[in-house]
Amino acid sequence: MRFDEAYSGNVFIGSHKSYEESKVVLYGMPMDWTVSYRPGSRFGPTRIREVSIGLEEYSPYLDRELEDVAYFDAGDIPLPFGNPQRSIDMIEEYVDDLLKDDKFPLGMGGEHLVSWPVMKAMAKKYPNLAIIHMDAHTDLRVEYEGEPLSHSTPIRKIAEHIGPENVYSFGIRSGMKEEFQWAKENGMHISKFEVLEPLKEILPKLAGRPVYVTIDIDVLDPAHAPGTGTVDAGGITSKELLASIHEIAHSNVNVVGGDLVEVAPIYDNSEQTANTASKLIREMMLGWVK
Ligand SMILES: [Mn+2]
Repeated sequence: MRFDEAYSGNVFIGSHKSYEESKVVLYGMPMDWTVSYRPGSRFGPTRIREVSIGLEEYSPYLDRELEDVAYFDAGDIPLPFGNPQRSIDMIEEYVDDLLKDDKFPLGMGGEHLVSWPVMKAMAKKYPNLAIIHMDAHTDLRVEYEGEPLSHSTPIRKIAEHIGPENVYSFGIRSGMKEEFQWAKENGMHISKFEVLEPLKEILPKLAGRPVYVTIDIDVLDPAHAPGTGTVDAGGITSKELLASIHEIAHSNVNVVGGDLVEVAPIYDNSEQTANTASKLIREMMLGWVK
């Protein structure tokens, strides 16, 4: 896989450095072939980049600017439409290559299933990996309508892969009774409804450990992020999500990668979801990469 090919689309604001000089590689995974409800997240990465032009490069929260982080927007992985297995294999190989080059992978979805091959690749490089997962949904299903490759299954897959005790979910307010039961019986942490306060309790327990953070934009209330496939009322505010990203930034965990998924621009009438997502990406990058 080559990362230095000329990419002709828009890039995220402030991406001026080459692949070689960069620590962070921002990349898109434009896949929405397995969603259970409304499709459209394949267009998320492109729109997040386009609206990022409206951002400041400086973060008053972190007193850092994008120029302080060596990063490269590599564009989107050219995933094959309608073929989840091949898409997953391509994503895993792509992230394997990034990690071989000692990069910090920062991914943009796409549906949440794209996080499964990323987390799998991360676990190969970091055997002691823990996952922080923010979402409205448990994503702990074994299958959906008989299909194990579904955007409702990635957290179950990584939990079975690295051990449920290494996976921490926050903001969860939707899922089957069986999913919550499975988590409870298998020692997996789920914080229902809230993110910031429970995160403050968990982070000290993860001190020093490599952590991958996967954020589904639908952890936000639909009032803050209507532009997503599976909206669910009762979510957190964008202010709380930003504070949670900063809480992780100021903790002693070793963040080794992250992603933001499920932004679907066609439901995003005033574009607040894409605009919010681009700010979240900026703060993830400025906060988590030292
Ligand atoms: Mn979700």
